[in-house]
Amino acid sequence: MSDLILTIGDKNVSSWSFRPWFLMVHAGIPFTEQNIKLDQPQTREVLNGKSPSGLVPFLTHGETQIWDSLAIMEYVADLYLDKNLWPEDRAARGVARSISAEMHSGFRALREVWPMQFVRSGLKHLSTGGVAANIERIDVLWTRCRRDFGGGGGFLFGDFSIADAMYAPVVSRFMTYGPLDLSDDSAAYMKTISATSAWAKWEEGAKTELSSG
Ligand SMILES: N[C@@H](CCC(=O)N[C@@H](CS)C(=O)NCC(=O)O)C(=O)O
Repeated sequence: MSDLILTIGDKNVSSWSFRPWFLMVHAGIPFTEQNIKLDQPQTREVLNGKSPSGLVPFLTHGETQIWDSLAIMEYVADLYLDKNLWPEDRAARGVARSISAEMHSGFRALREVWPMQFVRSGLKHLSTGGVAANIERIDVLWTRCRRDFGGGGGFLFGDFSIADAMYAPVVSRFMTYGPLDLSDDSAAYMKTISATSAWAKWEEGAKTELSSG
């Protein structure tokens, strides 16, 4: 059993949980998964009793608890330096951190109007209220990263990095509420992310959770 425990919410809807889970599964970092069912009468009490922030995801490593998806991924990157979870090149790493921070603190309209519904597709949704501008910005970011830094592989910075985990829930939203008119680079990037075995594993887990009520 691994000494890392990642506690997450429902796979169909918990976009913040998806980020570190996707990172750790894709990078082959062993951990024990714990699940807390959201939106239940007892959820608030359970979260307040277990999570430092009262939210998921959080990571438990011995006596240490780390919360917030980006901080968890930074902690894991520190633990597993050999996995190069940020790009090795300094400029690429700086840009990867920039777009990750932009995702973490921004794109509010997209998050609110197009909530993650991992197993759903073909949902029609409004693209007013800032959503269209968010989509346009993400398309520009993905396209630029792929063109400027993506030469060595199919991910934003070539090799897989934390930036990809940050944007994996966006790929899911775009698949659920799309199709969208994105650049060829962005469309290919979405295919790369959604073709990973980690993606398929999360999807299978989401379906199982939904069917078991
Ligand atoms: N900034 C936090 C946000 C975490 C967050 O909002 N988590 C949601 C689930 S996706 C949550 O725990 N909600 C509590 C609830 O539904 O009661 C992070 O990056 O981890």
